[in-house]
Amino acid sequence: MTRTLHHRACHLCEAICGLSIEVERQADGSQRILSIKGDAEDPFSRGHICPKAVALQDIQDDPDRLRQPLRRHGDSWQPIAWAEAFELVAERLADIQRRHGANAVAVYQGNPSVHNYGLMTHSNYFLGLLKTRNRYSATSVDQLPHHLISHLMYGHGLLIPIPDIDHTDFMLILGANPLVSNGSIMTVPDVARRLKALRARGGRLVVVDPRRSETAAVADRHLFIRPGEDAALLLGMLHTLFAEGLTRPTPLPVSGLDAVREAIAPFDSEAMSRRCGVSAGEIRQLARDFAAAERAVCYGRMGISTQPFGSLCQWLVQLINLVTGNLDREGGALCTLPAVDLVASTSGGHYARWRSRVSGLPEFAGELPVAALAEEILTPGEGQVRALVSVAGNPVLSTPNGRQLERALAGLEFMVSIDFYHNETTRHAELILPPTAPLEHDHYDTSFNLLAVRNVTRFNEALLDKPEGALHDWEIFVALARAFASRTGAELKPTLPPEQLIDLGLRHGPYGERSEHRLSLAVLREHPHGLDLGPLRPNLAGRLKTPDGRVQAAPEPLLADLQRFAAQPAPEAGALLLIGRRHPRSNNSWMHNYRRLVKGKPRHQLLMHPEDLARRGLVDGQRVRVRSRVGEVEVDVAASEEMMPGVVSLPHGWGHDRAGVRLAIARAQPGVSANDLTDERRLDALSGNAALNGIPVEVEAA
Ligand SMILES: Nc1nc2c(c(=O)[nH]1)N[C@H]1C(S)=C(S)[C@@H](COP(=O)(O)OP(=O)(O)OC[C@H]3O[C@@H](n4cnc5c(=O)[nH]c(N)nc54)[C@H](O)[C@@H]3O)O[C@H]1N2
Ligand SMILES: Nc1nc2c(c(=O)[nH]1)N[C@H]1C(S)=C(S)[C@@H](COP(=O)(O)OP(=O)(O)OC[C@H]3O[C@@H](n4cnc5c(=O)[nH]c(N)nc54)[C@H](O)[C@@H]3O)O[C@H]1N2
Ligand code: SF4
Ligand SMILES: [Mo]
Repeated sequence: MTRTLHHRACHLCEAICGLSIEVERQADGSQRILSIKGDAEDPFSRGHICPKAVALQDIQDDPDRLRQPLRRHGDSWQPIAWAEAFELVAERLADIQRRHGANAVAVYQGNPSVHNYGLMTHSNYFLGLLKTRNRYSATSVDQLPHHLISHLMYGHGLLIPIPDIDHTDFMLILGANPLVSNGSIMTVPDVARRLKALRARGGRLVVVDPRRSETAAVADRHLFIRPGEDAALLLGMLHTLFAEGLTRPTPLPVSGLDAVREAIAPFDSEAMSRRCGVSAGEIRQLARDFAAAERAVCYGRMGISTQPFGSLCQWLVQLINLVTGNLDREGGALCTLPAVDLVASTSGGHYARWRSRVSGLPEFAGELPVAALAEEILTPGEGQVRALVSVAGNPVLSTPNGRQLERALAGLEFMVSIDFYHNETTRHAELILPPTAPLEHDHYDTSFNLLAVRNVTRFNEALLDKPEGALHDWEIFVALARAFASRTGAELKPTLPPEQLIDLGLRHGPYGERSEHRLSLAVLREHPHGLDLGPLRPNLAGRLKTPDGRVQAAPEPLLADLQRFAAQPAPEAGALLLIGRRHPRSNNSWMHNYRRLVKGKPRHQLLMHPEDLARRGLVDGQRVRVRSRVGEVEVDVAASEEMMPGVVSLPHGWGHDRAGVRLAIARAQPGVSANDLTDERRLDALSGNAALNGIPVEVEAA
């Protein structure tokens, strides 16, 4: 028996915390995890850990996790050999494309696609061969507006300024709850400590959220806002900054500022107050406080991205930072300079080069909004989707009107899922191809080093043996590509394993062979706790990828969207609006099968303000029926003073008791899917991102 201590990052969420994991090897060669702790020597996360990391052991041991490919015959599932499975996928997809055209095969890539580097480097090796325009991903139920705005303003969808949380004096957060989410589009392990430090140095934190969230609860100031109306608050602030002469010059090259000033002239704080419910005085004061701070940053996430004006909101966030001189400035918003630099090595993306067949929604960077997936399957005609490849995703629980998508999936000619769970989505597949578990493969974070609040880098070795006969995600994609290419005659370029691609990226990156750091894979391997490459520094001017090399302050599509915003009727008084929430022991829809994470106080309830309960004659703890345009659910209601009156909250990712789901523990948990209520027609029209927040609902006794 030998015991070894390993260091690697957790890649379950965006915080990429360093872990120290003790593993014991038995005489028979098998391995057992003895403990999982925070890695105090990780220069970035400094020992921080959350309960999900400990559950890595539960993922490893979960009897419901699939370890070999399965094929469905009616309702029964049988093991199938890998080679046979690959041939079957290639045959069915090639046949469907031959009969119905390339677009008849759709692809959906879920959130872990950016948390597992083998999927980053190799999924397109196969999926690209399909040459389909029906590409979808979790991006369009999440951060699509960030990419679109960065593309339009800075010339690259990944050139996203990150809040310099460690050096700011004033942080304005809208629609994000980093104390629970551990940060998003702001990789920030140990955010609680960093927010404490902000306050300790005399800085201020203001949170705008229709719920007094965990983050709002520790802020200096919390403002309730009517869901979906953040653009009004931001416009009112921007208007005040201009009207009161509170803007500051920026050394950045900028085009279009005059057009911005002119375009926002009608949106004064009084008018905007009527839309968002925040008083005009508050809006003006917020603008003044923001401008008065030496260094300030405005940051908004899920709550303001997944609403009908998500892109407008993200544009206004950029503008507030820009006109106050806080864009590309220490203590403001800064772009990273990661060791593997995807901004330098990839093209900036494209927008609206084609549109979805049924609703005419725009593509972005080759993907269509996932809200359109079900209708593309259900609507007959030329170009109808007949087959789906789903990768690391659970769209039945995570995309709007999940029940409709469920019906659509049941009618497909063929579906294959690359996933290690038999869940609400994958159960509709004919084949499930399960990759290795997180600790069985190595990992390098190309996504979240790019979004981190410091420049950091680390290579994460696999710490458990790859089981005999198992395949990594990237190996599954290489095998699928080979099977498909040999059947269709498609050309297949040679490829390298992910670690070799990362080695090349490191060597040619900003800290590579031509720099003093001389980073390579070999160097990172000598530093298992990771390396700190320093704080973020102003670099945007040199990284802009716009055609004229200037920041585009007034992109045409946004100016046009302002008109859409102005024409939108004021929100109806009295309607209940549904928003979402997350819990520290959850991870979207897929980590509910571990006792350690689901135990404890129930957290599935609909939260509602006591006044709203009383008005409906309801009481705390009662069973209620919640109804939206698309569906209804029955759930327990809990009285909560955290909620803004008129707003109710339900977490997403639950509702595992659907027929056929093979998740023994998750199935037994109470809770429903919020996306049985969200509406696939409520979108940010500009990007096509789903408006998952602010859904009008009715609530009555069940
Ligand atoms: N109403 C509402 N809906 C939401 C949200 C919300 O706030 N409110 N949030 C949205 C957001 S931000 C997101 S990102 C999406 C997430 O939406 P999805 O990505 O569709 O769903 P997940 O729950 O992340 O499911 C991940 C799937 O990947 C599998 N998996 C995990 N690791 C791996 C791996 O390494 N390889 C492979 N091949 N499979 C793996 C899991 O078994 C699971 O089936 O949900 C969105 N939906
Ligand atoms: N524990 C845990 N951590 C996670 C995840 C998880 O499922 N569980 N998921 C991960 C993923 S994929 C992502 S993308 C990130 C998301 O990270 P965050 O965006 O930080 O997390 P959310 O909890 O979605 O926070 C959204 C906040 O917006 C508020 N909100 C809703 N509607 C509105 C609105 O109209 N206006 C305003 N101003 N606020 C509104 C909600 O009340 C909520 O507090 O979290 C990641 N981390
Ligand atoms: S916050 Fe938790 S889930 Fe996220 S990386 Fe850190 S330990 Fe993993
Ligand atoms: Mo997400």
